[in-house]
Amino acid sequence: MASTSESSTATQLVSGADILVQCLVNHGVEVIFAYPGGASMPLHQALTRFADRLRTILPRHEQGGGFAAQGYARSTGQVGVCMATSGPGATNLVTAIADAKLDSVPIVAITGQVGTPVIGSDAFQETPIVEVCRGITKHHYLVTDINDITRVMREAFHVATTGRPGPVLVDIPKDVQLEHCAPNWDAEMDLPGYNVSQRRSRPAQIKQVAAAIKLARRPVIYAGGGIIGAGASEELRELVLKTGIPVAMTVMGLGAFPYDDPRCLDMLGMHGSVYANYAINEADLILALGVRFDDRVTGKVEEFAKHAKIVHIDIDPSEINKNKPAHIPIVSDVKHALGELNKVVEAPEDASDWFDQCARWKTEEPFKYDSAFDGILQQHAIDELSRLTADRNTIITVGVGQHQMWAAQFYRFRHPRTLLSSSGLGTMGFGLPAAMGAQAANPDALVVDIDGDGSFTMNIQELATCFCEKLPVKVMLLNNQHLGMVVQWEDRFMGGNRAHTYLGPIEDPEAVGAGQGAFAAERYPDFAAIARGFGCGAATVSQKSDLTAALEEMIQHDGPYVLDVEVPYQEHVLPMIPSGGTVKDLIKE
Ligand SMILES: Cc1ncc(C[n+]2csc(CCOP(=O)(O)OP(=O)(O)O)c2C)c(N)n1
Ligand SMILES: [Mg+2]
Repeated sequence: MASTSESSTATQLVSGADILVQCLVNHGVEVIFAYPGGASMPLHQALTRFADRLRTILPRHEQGGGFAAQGYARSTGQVGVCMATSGPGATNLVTAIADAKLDSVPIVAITGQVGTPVIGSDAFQETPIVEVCRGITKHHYLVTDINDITRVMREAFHVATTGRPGPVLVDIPKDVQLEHCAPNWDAEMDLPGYNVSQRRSRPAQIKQVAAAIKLARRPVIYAGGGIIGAGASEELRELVLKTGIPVAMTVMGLGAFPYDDPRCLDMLGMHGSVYANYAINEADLILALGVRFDDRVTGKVEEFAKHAKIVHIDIDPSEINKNKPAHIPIVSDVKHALGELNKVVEAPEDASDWFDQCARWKTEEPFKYDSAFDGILQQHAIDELSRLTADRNTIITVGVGQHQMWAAQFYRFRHPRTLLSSSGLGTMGFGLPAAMGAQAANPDALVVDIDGDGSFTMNIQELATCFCEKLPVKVMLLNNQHLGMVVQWEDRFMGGNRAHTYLGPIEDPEAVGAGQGAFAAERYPDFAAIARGFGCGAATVSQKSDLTAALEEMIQHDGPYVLDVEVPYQEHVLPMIPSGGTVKDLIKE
């Protein structure tokens, strides 16, 4: 008798690791990027028991797993989930967590921790990861009681996705993973003070905005990642349809409004279009929607949109008046606010001259490059990729550097969530793992990482994940053999003195800026050979006349593929407003 009742009790008991994984399944998670180790092995054992419902992808570096979770989240709007062991596994996630915080990406990062009895003793592979991540997470937990797991997981998903999205860290000691309890699957959340559902514009505020629009003579919309995060692209399009107001976007906002609409002013800011920056500079009304007046957008912030009344709509109250005072501040879900505004808004009464002026600027000073260049320019390669992929469901990821800015300038984005860029943190190495995560979430999409050689090298190991997990990501590598963006700043502001920005052997003349011609003489490393070593398809292209066929081969390839594109290193991203400058400092040549 005794043994029967014991075993029936035992069947109701579930391990902490199984509870956590069941919580993931209950929250609809279909993919997790997880790299195992001593302190997370019970979690991985549990993952094998849920393999039919939850796909576990093994990245080759935890940072890759963190960025893959971001690629998943950025491309879908769903929570991305990654997992690592304690100590070095956990610290390898830190950059991806910080990155998600700055770009407001909803991810849940789970880390194994050493057992509770030894926490604080410098145990093997112990880092106080909650302390490390305190300033770079939206919220964080160290779970010391198995009975807390269901509540903590519910809160983690709620906090990551509501209000301004962001990363949540759940650190779970090994003994808590191994313990058993009878879980309360309906545990209630306990988040006093977190009341984001009340963040909605009031009718009086909306009336004020509508009145400001009606009276404006030179209105401009400044749209950011908040529009995409809130799923408010349709509302933005409707607002423009009703008012005719032109739209400038941040890097995070690209895709929120289609490039081919005549009202689209493309990107603003440091490497934004001449016309977007002119328009902002002369505007008398700025509708700042889901943006944070980042310094890469504003330059000298006191001079930014100096003549304009500013309407700032953002879900995060701490963004309002942070960098730039708003005349009409509205803390709201931007989708809600625009939906309400669209019900009452009318076109400005006297702005037709201004709309014509914006259109003229746009035709007079487009993004441009030397189309006669004898070789493949980065801008041309992106332009061509954009043309060849225009009719497909395509997601673009980027590294950080010149190639990233050219992708923002020359790839033609029509839909939200089609450009995934590490924007706020600017993390090199983002492109390939983000593409991997986007591909896992969007198996039918063409996912192309437009990368730089420096950035690509930082997470190149993820080619193995792409191959082994059958994620057919394409890499268009704009290989200038240099840390191009730093080279550009050396050229512009430091007399061209090369300071560790050449990526080949140190005896090469380029290492000290003594190279001849537009291209580095030596090609190093052999990226195509490396890619083949990982099992990927690969080719190198250097002749302009071969580019289209090479891109087509890449796109058609059945599996992951690296196209190493030989590009010059002396090309600069223009236009450029130097850091802390104003539109008066705009460099066009
Ligand atoms: C992790 C990290 N380290 C350093 C930097 C500073 N940084 C910004 S752009 C850049 C050069 C990037 O080179 P590459 O990826 O080859 O792109 P390119 O500018 O040549 O197109 C560097 C070093 C960074 N953004 N991220
Ligand atoms: Mg480079």
